[in-house]
Amino acid sequence: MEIQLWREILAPYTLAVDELVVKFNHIIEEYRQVGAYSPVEQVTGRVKTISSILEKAQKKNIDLNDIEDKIDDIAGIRIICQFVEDIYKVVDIIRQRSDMTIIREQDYIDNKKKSGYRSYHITVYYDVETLKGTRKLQVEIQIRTLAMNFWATIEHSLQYKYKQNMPEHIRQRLTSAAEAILILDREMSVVRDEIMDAQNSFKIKANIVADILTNIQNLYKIANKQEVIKIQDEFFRIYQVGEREELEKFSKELDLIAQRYRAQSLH
Ligand code: 0O2
Repeated sequence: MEIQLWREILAPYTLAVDELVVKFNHIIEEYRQVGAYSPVEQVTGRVKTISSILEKAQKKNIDLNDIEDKIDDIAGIRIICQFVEDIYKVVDIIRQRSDMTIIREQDYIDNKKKSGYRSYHITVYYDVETLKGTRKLQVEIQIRTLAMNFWATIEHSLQYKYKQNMPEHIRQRLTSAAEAILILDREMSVVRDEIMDAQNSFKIKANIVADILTNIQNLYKIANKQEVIKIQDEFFRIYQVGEREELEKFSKELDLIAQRYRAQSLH
């Protein structure tokens, strides 16, 4: 097939990947805006390379005219979560969306592959708009933890290096590494609540500090400079102590001061 024809075939898949990466990143943003923990940690996407499509077609005996039907991961999205529990939350989010229709789900977490590979795969139909009209494309979404991703990335590189001839001692190492990853994910799940509390508290504190800094910045425009410098010094003192409650109290007081100045500037 001519390279130009491949470009035409793959262009809508690039659009699908770009759109979906934006949409999943927006989910992270929505959680952040309400100060909540996001089950999605990171999102990446890729369109399969021509050589990888050809390799898969050859391996699975797929006619080149059928690749779009029979290769369901030409467009691939990878969603990385911190904890195994988050994976199932993301699955629920995807199930509820109206802009993608689930064709197939493969739970390689409950049923890990012989290689030790763990991940949750969802294949969806996703519509993109092109100059030639709407195209309904298959997209594979892989959902896995940071730890699963670490293992899969290393194993994938080794598979690529050795093709079908991976030395037995490396295969064994990978199998025991997969076991270690399983244990790591389980241990992390046990301390999940603690970790989430710590992360939430960090985010809340960061939001309070951002509010205080915005208020101080605005006060410089309307208030007495000496007073603002005093407020700023007080903020640095409280910030160094590092107590969240103190920062909250200070932020509320600052809100009142800012309101007072705004009211004065209106008169
Ligand atoms: P790439 O380079 O990631 O695009 P199958 O069910 O095995 O007959 P298929 O279509 O390969 O057929 O489906 P599957 O098993 O759901 O695999 C799809 C993708 O999952 C793979 O794409 C990999 O990305 C990932 N994957 C599946 N098994 C493994 C594994 O054992 N190790 C690693 N590291 N990744 C795996 P591709 O096309 O293999 O490659």
